[in-house]
Amino acid sequence: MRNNGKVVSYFYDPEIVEFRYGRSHPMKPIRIGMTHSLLENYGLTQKMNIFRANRASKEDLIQFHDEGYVEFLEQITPDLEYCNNSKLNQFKITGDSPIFDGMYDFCKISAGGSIDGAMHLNHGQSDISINWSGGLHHAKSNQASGFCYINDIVLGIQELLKYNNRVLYIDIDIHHGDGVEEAFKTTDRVMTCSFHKYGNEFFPGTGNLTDIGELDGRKYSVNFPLDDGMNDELYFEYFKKTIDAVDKYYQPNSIVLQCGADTLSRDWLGCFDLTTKGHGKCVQHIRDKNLPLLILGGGGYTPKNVAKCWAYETSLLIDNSELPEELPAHEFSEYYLKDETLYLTPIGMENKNEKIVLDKTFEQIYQNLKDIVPVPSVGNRTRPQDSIAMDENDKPYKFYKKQSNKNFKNEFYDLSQDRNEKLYKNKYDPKKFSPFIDPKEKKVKKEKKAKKKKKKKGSKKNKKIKKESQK
Ligand code: V1D
Ligand code: CA
Repeated sequence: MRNNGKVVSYFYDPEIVEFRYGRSHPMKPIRIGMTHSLLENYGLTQKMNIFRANRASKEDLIQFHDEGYVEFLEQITPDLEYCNNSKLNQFKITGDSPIFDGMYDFCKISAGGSIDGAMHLNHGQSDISINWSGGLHHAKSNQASGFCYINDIVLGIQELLKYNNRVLYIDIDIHHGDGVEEAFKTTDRVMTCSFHKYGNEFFPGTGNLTDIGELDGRKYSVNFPLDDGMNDELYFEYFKKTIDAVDKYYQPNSIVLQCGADTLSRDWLGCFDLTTKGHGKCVQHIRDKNLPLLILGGGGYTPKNVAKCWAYETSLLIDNSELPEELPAHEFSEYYLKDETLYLTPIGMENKNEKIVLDKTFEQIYQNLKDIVPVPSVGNRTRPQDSIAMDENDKPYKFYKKQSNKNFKNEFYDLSQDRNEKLYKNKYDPKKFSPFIDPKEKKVKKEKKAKKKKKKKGSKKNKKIKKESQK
């Protein structure tokens, strides 16, 4: 589907809404389902190619993560918690990042969407790929951190690097994108650029202006630390200046944008005062760079505002169009107030960011950018294999089967309702839902077919020989 010259691939797995970190945990996967429902009811799903992504395989995950860590994620369940204390501490699966039912499936869905999204860009199947279930920027190669277990962003960037010399990663979550920065801090093939609240021990505590990368990656990490109360006007001014300078000096071939919505006003964990329009303006600015673009989710802890923001941004990404203010009637309507509209207003909190400080920060970033080698070259190399086999039969697939939300009613208001009765009854069936066939299955099928053909050919040949000898 082409809208204003852009083809958009959107990755969504309806099972994502079934996962619960815990009843009092701020991360609510249901916000992805709420976003999806707004997209459907605003008519936006008609304007994109929709995919249920392949779940990432263990093989995919260990392209970045340690095998021992992935194996532990694969086998740990809440009932095994008490006999695995030392491993849980080693892998930091505690507190912020607890074990929950289906955690490994959740990770595979999130990572699969980002890898498939990157592959669509690599193969020219889309101009923009969207995975609102991704953007889990804190996960390290061998540790969970800040609600993130598997770093789908690093996996997506690694996939992009198979076809792109220089990938630009931009992070507008209120938290520092530490896991992605750390993964690529020694290479010039990825430039990471994070805007975030910094100071007063705000999580994760990294991302100072002076953190610029190391070795070959020195000056290829950009950090823009900010203070409380950031508003639309100032945020966009410095976002634009910084991104335009990065674009000018780095000249990326493709961009990954983490759209954490915890920078919005009234976020449970955030302290900025951005509106959906202000947040969206940054997304629009990146869209206008006209480069292959992977759009990912991230933080965002007031679910209805996250859904509004990401639905609005999906519309901007599709064809730059504004959506009607009035929310359409949809399955989550009751979570919104009666007269609530799509666009947020700022609360007008005190903006602690002084222009003089922001100017100094920008000046320092600009000086560093001016120093970088303009276009890092890549020597001759063999292109690594794609993660998941694709062929020309891989077509967009409309999987729609309306999901009932009755099990998630009042998810974030009713704290007495825990999530342990997970709906695993509707087991995932890739053949039923995915436009992609499992690559291993594909290979086995191909081999079987080839064997059969060979056998047939062999027996035909034998028959011919037999006949000829009988003559
Ligand atoms: F408020 C909570 C209630 C329950 C469980 C956790 C929290 C919570 C709030 N803020 N946890 C945090 C942050 N953790 C700390 C820890 C205290 N320790 C000493 C550290 O301040 C973690 C915030 C994670 C933010 C995640 C993210 O928004 O960046 C994100 N992006 O993509 C996915 C997640
Ligand atoms: Ca950030």
